[in-house]
Amino acid sequence: MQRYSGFGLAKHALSHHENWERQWRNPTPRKQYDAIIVGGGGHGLATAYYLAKEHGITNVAVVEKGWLGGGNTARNTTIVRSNYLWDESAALYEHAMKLWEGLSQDINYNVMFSQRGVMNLGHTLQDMRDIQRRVNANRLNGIDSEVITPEQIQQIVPIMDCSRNTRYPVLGASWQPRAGVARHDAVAWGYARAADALGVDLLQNTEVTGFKIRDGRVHGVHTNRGDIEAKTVGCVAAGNSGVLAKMAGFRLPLESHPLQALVSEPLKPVLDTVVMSNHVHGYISQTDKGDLVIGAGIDGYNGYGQRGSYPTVEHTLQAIVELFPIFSRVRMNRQWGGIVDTCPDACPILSKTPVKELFFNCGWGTGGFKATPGSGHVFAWTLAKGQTHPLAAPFSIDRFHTGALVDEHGAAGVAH
Ligand code: FAD
Ligand code: PYC
Repeated sequence: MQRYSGFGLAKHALSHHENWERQWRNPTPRKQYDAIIVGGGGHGLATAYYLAKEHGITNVAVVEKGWLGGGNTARNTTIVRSNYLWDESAALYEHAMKLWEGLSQDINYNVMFSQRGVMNLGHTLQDMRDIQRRVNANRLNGIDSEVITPEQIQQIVPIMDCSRNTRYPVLGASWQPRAGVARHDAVAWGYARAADALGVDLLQNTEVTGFKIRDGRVHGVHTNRGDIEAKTVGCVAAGNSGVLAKMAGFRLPLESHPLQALVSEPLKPVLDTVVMSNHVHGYISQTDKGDLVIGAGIDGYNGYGQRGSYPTVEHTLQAIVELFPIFSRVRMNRQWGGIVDTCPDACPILSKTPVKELFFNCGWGTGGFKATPGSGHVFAWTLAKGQTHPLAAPFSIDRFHTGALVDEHGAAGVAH
C-alpha cells in the first residue's frame, strides 16, 4: 500500500483528491498470453494474483467486460464463514478462511476483514437438528462452531426479539466466532493492484465474445477489442458462466437467478455481529459506516437483469422487522441485484471442461464471496499445473455424471 507521510496526507487532503497515483495500469491487450482469465471479479483477480505470485506465471491477462469488481463482487453482502456441512466443502471454505486471516498483509491492502462472528438461527426442531449436525461436522473438521441457546443469542444481540411471541420463535443458532465480513471493493482493488504490480494485464471494457477452439483445444478468445491468443483460459464469470460455456460448445448444470440486497440509512452502532435466518429468509449486519446490510433468498425466476422483484424485498423486510422490531421505522436507502450462478447441489464447479486447456470456476451461487481467496488460490494451481487441485477435485463437473454431489443447501445461508 502506498504510504504517505503526515505532509503527504495533508497535501492530498487539500488537493481536491487530484493527482492520486493510479492503482493499476490500463494496458493495451497483447496478442498472446500464457493464461487468460475471463472475469475481473474477486475470484478472477485472485486467480491472476496467485498465478503470478505462487507459480511465477506473469504473462497473464484478466479480461473483464465492464469494470473490475463490478459484478457480484460489488453487489454482495460480504459474509465470510466456513461452517459448511460436508468435508469437501468445509475444507475448501476453511482454506479460504485461513487466507482471509492473512490477506490484508499478503496483498498489502486493508480488506477490512472483521471477524465479528456469524450466527445462523434455528426456528424449528428440524432446524435445530440440522444445526447440531452441522456444528458437529464442523468441529470434527477443526472449524470453530458451536450451538448457542436463545439466552446466549440474546446476550450477543440484545436488540433481537428472542421471546416466544414471534411467528417463528428463535430456538437457538449455530455460531462461528471467526466468521465475519470484509470490504468487497477493497478485496477486488487489493487483488487487482497486487496482480498488476506482478505484471498481470487487467483489461477492462473487454468482452469475451467467443473462444478460439481448434482440435478440441482452446487457443484464445475473441473479444470486442480483437482476438487474443493464450495457452490456457480460465473462466470465472459467475452469473454469465452458462453463456460462456455455450460459446465454448457445452452446457453446464447452472441456473442464473437474481439475488437482491438492500442497505438502510446509517444508524448508530447497534449490531456488532452477523445474523442470518434461512428459515424466515432474512439476514442482516451493520457496516462500519452504520448502514444495515440486508438480504434474503434468490428471486425464483431465471434472468440476467441485475435487479430483482419487489415481493422478495417485502418478504425479507417482514422477517427482519419481526426479528428486530427496533428497525421497524428505519428507512432503506438503496436496493440492487446481482446474478448468481446456482448448481443443483449448491456447490461450485472448479473443473476441466470438454475443451482442453479451458477451465471453469463458477457455480458459487449465493455464497462465493467468502471463498474468494481460496477459490483463486486453488484455481491458479489448477491452471498452472493443468490438473485439478486436490481441494477442487470434488467440485469437478464429472460429479453430475457420477452422482457424487455435495449437497450444501442447508449451509448455503440463503434459500435457493
Ligand atoms: P463476479 O464478481 O460477478 O465477477 C465475474 C465477472 O465476469 C464480472 O465482473 C463480469 O462482468 C465478468 N464477465 C461476465 N461475462 C464476461 C464476458 N463475456 N467477458 C468478460 N467478462 C465477463 N457470497 C458470500 O460468500 N457472502 C455473501 O454475503 C454474499 N452475498 C451476496 C449478496 C448478493 C446480493 C449477491 C448477488 C451475491 C452474494 N454472494 C455472497 C455471492 C458472491 O457475490 C459471489 O459468489 C461472488 O462474488 C462471485 O465472485 P466472482 O468473482 O466469481 O464473480
Ligand atoms: O453465503 O453466507 C452466505 C451468504 C450470506 C448472504 C448471501 N450469502
